Amino acid sequence: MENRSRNYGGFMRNVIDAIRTRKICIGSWIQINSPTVAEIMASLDYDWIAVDCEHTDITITEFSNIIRAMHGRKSIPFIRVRENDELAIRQALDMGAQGIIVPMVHTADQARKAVLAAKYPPEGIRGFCFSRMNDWGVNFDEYAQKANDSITVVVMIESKEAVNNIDEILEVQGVDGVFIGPYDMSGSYGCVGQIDNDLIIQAQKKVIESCNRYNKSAGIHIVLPTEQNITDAIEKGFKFIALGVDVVYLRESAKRAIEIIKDIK
Ligand code: 3PY
Ligand code: MG
Repeated sequence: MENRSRNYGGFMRNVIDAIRTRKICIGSWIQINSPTVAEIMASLDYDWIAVDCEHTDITITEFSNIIRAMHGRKSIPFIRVRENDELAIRQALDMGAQGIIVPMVHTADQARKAVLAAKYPPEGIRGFCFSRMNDWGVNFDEYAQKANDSITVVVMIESKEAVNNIDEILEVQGVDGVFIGPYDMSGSYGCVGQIDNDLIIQAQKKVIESCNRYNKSAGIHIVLPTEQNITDAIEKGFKFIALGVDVVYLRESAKRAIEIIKDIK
């Protein structure tokens, strides 16, 4: 996909439209607190890259610099906000996130809270101001007009409660898609770390079936990607898929090199 934006507020519609029309849309995940890593990750062919501010030490200031490093490269910047919090979402969007992934959404009310925080009035309660996304005021009007329709809101389904409430969550206007966190889900179902446990597979199936009925994208994070689990996810009907995490990619390739040497010595 050709994704370059004209300015910070120049939304890269093809990714947003892909999510809304349930086309396959592949991203990846950043946990390393480094603009250099972000430059590398965003220069590959991932449609989107999420910066994880929930399970890392990446602050909003550091996120801001990571986003600067991604600007003009191939992938659009998403953020997994640290929590479902009005200010966390507002700052993430003002600093340059084109999509938010909101963790731990278990109910329709919590999904509504996330959408409200992400939308300008009258649809929501996001505050207006000069920010990077409107080029510090230069494109204020244009950005204010386009933002509500152009920012992707994805909520994470990572508990038994959320799976039970999936239909109500998908009914919330402004939720563009849902994204399964398999590890938290395994914790919630009492089979910690067993992401292939039948309980988790059945829960995922329920989420996909509901997404099919509500015409919304079902997503999943494949934390340890293999040819087999990527193929399986696509066959099951997942559309919005995150492949891997920078920390895993780094460890795996560093490990592979040292293992080659061990074999030669
Ligand atoms: C989970 O597996 O719970 C996640 O949040 C992965 O991103
Ligand atoms: Mg999680």
